[in-house]
Amino acid sequence: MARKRIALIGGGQIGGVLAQLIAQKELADVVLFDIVEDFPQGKTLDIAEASRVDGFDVELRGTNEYKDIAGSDLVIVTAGLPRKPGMSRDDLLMTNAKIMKQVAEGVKEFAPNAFVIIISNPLDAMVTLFQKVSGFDSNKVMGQAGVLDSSRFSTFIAWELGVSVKDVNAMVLGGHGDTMVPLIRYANVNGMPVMEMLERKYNDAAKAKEVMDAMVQRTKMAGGEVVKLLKTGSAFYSPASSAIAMAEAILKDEKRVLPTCAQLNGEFNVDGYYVGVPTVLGENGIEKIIEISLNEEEQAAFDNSVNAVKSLVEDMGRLGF
Ligand code: A3D
Repeated sequence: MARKRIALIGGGQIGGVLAQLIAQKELADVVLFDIVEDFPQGKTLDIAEASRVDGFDVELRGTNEYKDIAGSDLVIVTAGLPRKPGMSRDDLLMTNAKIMKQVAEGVKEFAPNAFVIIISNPLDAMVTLFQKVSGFDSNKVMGQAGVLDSSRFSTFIAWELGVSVKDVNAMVLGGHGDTMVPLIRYANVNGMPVMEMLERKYNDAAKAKEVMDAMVQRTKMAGGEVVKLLKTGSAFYSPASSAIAMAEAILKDEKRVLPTCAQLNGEFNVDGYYVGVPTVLGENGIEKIIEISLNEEEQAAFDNSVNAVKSLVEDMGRLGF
């Protein structure tokens, strides 16, 4: 069977880790594209030179030309500026929209059959723009945010309860911004509700709620927490790992249930917008959007997040994109 090929558009911090993870997992051959001359060639050469030590047989190629992404099964886009301390993701709108438009045109021309996972921020708007410019089917164009936001939430829960993170299932829905919606009611440890475990731990419902609220708040601000510490850019290891989980689900037809920034066409009462929701990812990309029931409070938080996405997309329209 021919090896799969993944094109990475953007060879910066996340792009580099993506290339290394793909190689180490022997998931696919890699084409790393960046506009900076020699830079993607240098990164892929560096990673390839670890192939004997890590023991992987994949081709890694750096390029500054879109034609080299031809034949890619999947494209992961990180092109664009990351945040600096004090910036919100939305501050990146104008600059990254210009870049995303070019990227969509390049991918449309040279890899028209690829699945596409966008990581560039502001995420929900960038996925919307890519899909609009490329005209690709919406099951093939998606954004990575929910896998990371959910992993962050799960990590905080595992630390708080002193249990393995492997046993924690917690999901974050909505837009990838401060309005994101960590779902408390559905969070569980091997099926046991996290809230119940917190109440037992503290023997005090009010204290349990306070602890959960703090974890929810930290999850919403987790990207900014890393930006503040790094000072020179934003998180890159965890976003790369998260996109790889999605890429593997698609290329290996795993039917994984992952929160994905997906285009909604009536689901969750949203029409025509990209927002984070539970999906099934497999060989056809987004194979299913899973509609779960939300209580009044969850629905209000979700609607608030959808409204934030809508207003960002409208801003983008006013800027001419
Ligand atoms: P960075 O290390 O700056 O890499 C971005 C790369 O894009 C650089 O190498 C640039 O040269 C390249 N680039 C710029 N313009 C173009 C273009 N027109 N075509 C192709 N490449 C171009 O950033 P990073 O890797 O840390 O982050 C990349 C993006 O991901 C940023 O927009 C971040 O805000 C975003 N991000 C998203 C998440 C999510 O979970 C959604 C998390 C962390 C970062």
